[in-house]
Amino acid sequence: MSTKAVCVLKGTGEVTGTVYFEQDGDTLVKVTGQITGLTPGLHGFHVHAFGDNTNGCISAGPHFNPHNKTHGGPDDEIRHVGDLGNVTANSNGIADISIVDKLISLTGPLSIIGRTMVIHETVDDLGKGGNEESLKTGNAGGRLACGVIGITQ
Ligand SMILES: [Cu+2]
Ligand SMILES: [Zn+2]
Repeated sequence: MSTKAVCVLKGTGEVTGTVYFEQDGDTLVKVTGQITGLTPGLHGFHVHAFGDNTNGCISAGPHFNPHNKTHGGPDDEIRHVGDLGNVTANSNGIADISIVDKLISLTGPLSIIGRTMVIHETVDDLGKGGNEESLKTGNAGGRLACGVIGITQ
């Protein structure tokens, strides 16, 4: 059986997007979609812990981290479950997303349903920035847009 989820990203500026998630059984999660209104280049892209946008994207809390690890990149052994790395915006400010992740899930204890997807102002250094903040947030800067991940058909 396949589980599908969707997230509509919105913020206070012009950045918007739609992200789709799909998982067949216990296998990898496919993440696709598009974000527009970005500055060209890399932008940190994470699942944050809470599905709470009451005070904007800041209410989503820190990166989803049920294993209490430090921040990393999606291919690292040591990472937050929510660490999906960066997406790349082209010269028109459009990022086409195509990620396959081995850690996030749409079911069970690592489920990201009801949590928040955030797109950041700047590049995520994937925990290699050499300072304390790098091991928490990847120094990805402000939260441009976000949305709660919900089940879809
Ligand atoms: Cu983030
Ligand atoms: Zn992280």
